[in-house]
Amino acid sequence: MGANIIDGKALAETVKQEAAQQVTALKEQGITPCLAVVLVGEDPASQVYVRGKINDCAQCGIESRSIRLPETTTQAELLAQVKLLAEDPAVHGILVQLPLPAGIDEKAVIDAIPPEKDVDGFSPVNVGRMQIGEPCYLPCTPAGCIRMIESTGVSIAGKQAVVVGRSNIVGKPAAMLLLAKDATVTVCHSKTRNLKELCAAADILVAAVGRAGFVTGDMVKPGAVVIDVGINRGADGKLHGDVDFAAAAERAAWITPVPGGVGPMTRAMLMLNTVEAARRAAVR
Ligand code: NAP
Ligand code: LUD
Repeated sequence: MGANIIDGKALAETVKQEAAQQVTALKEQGITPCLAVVLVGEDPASQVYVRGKINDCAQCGIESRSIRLPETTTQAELLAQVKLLAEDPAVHGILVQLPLPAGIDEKAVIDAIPPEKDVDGFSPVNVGRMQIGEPCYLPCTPAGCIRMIESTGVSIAGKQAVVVGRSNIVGKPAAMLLLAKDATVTVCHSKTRNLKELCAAADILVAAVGRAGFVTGDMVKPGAVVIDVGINRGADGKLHGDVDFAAAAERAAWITPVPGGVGPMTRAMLMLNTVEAARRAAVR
């Protein structure tokens, strides 16, 4: 066990303290940041994450609105709810927890969130702004990954970074942010042929696959920084990352645990985005 652990829970507390300080300053100007979180259906994992977000808001002094809609909600009903929040000047950030029940078009819902309230950073306008390096809301999970890498003191510039996974919410934006930090980035996916070799050459390895233990010890370069985004619930009821933690920790210099890694950081970065949304609303 050579690796240092990147303690996502502890780092998230630091980030939330930062957010709380900014909230205090905004409140002195008469502004109370407010996040609306919409959860459709009863997915147990989503319920846990949303509860965590609401608790984080309270901890930071951010007002929150928790909107729970039944599994049977139609797309039109959800869009109407999002529209209400979009038009409400007291609401600075809107988050619709994904995944949505079958039959609801995620894209249509994301498109209904005004870019200035899109604290998830999922709307096309924010994605585009991120791509060209303009000010925007960075997606919380990838932004949390970057913050975790930076917390190690290992510099990103010039490094070989490999991201496994290319989803719009994790893999792709993580690759984009690493590129913006001057890493040389390779993105792997299900059609990648020499995935093991590519991973084994990575100075920075980000795993966002959704398969427990996908990254084995031999895929970790000695001295690498390993960021495990995966959250997989095993038959044992426990959470497992995408990385074989014990084997990877033998070789890595730094590694994130699951739980207590990227998950809490995702929530903390959301607090920063919400505070930013309130600040920007004030100067508009
Ligand atoms: P996703 O949309 O299912 O994407 C998974 C990606 O992994 C896809 O790009 C897929 O490739 C690739 N992949 C799947 N099997 C592969 C294989 N055998 N070899 C190579 N690549 C493979 O998942 P996601 O939303 O990005 O989430 C990934 C994981 O992160 C999940 O466990 C999720 O629960 C977790 N997550 C955690 C957080 C957090 O805050 N900690 C946030 C979001 C997600 P193709 O594109 O070719 O299909
Ligand atoms: N949808 C997210 N869907 C799923 N883990 C999260 C997440 C906290 N619109 C929207 O919140 O950013 C999002 N925006 N996501 N996710 C995943 C993704 C979304 C995942 C894990 C956690 C948020 C988290 O707190 C804890 C940990 O890893 O230590 C464990 C929590 C547990 O299950 O006990």
